[in-house]
Amino acid sequence: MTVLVPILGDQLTRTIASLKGMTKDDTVVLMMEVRDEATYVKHHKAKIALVFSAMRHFAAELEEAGWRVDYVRLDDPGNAGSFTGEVVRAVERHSPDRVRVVEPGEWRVRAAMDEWADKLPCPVEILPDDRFVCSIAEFADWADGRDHLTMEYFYRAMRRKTGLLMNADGKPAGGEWNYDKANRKPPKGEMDAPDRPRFAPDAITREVIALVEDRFGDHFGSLDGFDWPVTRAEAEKAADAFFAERLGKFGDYQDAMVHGADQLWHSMLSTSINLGLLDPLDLCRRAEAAYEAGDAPLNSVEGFVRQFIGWREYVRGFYWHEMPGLADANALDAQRPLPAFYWTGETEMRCLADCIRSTRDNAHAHHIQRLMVLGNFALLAGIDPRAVADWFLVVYADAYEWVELPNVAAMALYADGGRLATKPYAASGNYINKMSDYCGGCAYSPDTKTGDGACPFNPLYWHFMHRNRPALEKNHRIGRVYATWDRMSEDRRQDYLDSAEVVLDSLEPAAAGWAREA
Ligand code: FAD
Ligand code: DLZ
Ligand code: SF4
Repeated sequence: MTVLVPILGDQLTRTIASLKGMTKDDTVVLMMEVRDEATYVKHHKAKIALVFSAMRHFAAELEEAGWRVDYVRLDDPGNAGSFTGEVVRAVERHSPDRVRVVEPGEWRVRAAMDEWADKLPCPVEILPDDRFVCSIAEFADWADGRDHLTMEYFYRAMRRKTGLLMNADGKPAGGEWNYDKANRKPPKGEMDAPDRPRFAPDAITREVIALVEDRFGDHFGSLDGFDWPVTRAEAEKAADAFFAERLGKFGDYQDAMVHGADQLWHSMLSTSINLGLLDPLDLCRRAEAAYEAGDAPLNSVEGFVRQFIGWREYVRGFYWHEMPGLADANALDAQRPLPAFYWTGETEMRCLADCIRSTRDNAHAHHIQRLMVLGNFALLAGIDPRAVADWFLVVYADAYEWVELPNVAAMALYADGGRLATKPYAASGNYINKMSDYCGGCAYSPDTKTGDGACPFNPLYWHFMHRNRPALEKNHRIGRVYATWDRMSEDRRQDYLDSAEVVLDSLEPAAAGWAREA
């Protein structure tokens, strides 16, 4: 009896469901570096290096633990270049009695996997990914029949299910479910967060970096200074440092932005979590223990737990519930091409330039940079959601479509018409000025509303509200915005619209070929 167990690049978990109950004698683990996965969008070079290096380290650990691993390298002769092609070849090599695999994270891979049974001479067993608290089926049960899939109610259900931060009487710790309002301290003074541990590339990573430079040298981003954790041991060190040094202020400064400070009090753990090197529920329990021991305040711990059993679980369920339509959703009919500066970083808008620099150098930007700078600009300027989603999928080392697409299309761009967010996350320069130190050194002023020197977010905000009035006006959460607009003089309104048109006309579209092979 032989069972072939393919393990995908973001399934690097020793307790992955496909290995549970298997014996080492009967199992062949298959791991495959394939061109299709590196090029279906032209991922940031650091993301490809991260995935390949983590895969190679994980395979070595499995072998050390006695598992038989058939590892296909990108440059191996005969590499078919796709998951399906490589599984077909592996079945020819090993003649297994069955193939046993965990469901993938992405829709397009699931569609391919669903065809394996027809293409292979043996049965294929596709198992649920039990690394999530909420299964795809459970989310569908929760969501079906609801008009709005409000994250807060899902989150409360997950708090009850896991017991995280719950008192014995069934009430939330501290009396409130959500301390979001205590997660918005502006960055004033004391912004000297201790740097995270950095992991110098070992021989395996160096070999992978050379491979990526050679094969994917035209992809976006830099590999200089690559220092992401690539093993579980390294990821745990990174987590230990976060809990010891940064969890305490994580809550206060969750929404703060500081020029040149790419980490602040964020955990920087998403790359490791999404690869499967760290268990998010375990991280939540560690945060809870820190609160119970009096080592971290509730606004930090609840904020941290909310990101996982709230947002992360929620967007994953939302993705599977709303696909495949979500990939083409465009409720606001946004058609403008992506501006070139998203790739080049060449813009005088200091906030955008800094977020794009961090993205290019680290394959990372923190949440509020992604949402309120990069996403907000695309929303206000009416950029085509497909182009924006491609960009986000390319540029971040933690990007997989199941987590990227709901965040981009639904949260940042309102392309789902408000299934996820109760109102668009649209903001003028005021918000960015309040939550960052960007504006001080900018060529534009957040206090100038229109004309020369005006922060482009200001007129674009009103242009967005004005042109989308038919879609947004009925939303009671933004009624006041239209009341303010209507109180302005006709000339003032026209000034805003004219200034916005000047900004929009100045946006040079990106050349083709950055995100997908031309
Ligand atoms: P922290 O701030 O330390 O947060 C802790 C953890 O919470 C993260 O590691 C992550 O696992 C989880 N988390 C936080 N917010 C979210 C969220 N909105 N959705 C899902 N998980 C969340 N996250 C990705 O993992 N991959 C993506 O491709 C991705 N794309 C995004 C695109 C946009 C437009 C936005 C607004 C957010 C996106 N996020 C994505 C969520 C979030 O920005 C990143 O998870 C976070 O910046 C990762 O850095 P960190 O580990 O330091 O996070
Ligand atoms: C992101 C990625 C890349 C770049 N390369 C590979 C690969 O060669 N082999 C592999 O198994 N996985 C890779 N991945 C991760 C996959 O894209 C991911 O497993 C699927 O998208 C499902 O989420
Ligand atoms: Fe960004 Fe406007 Fe501030 Fe410049 S003034 S940094 S463009 S928000």
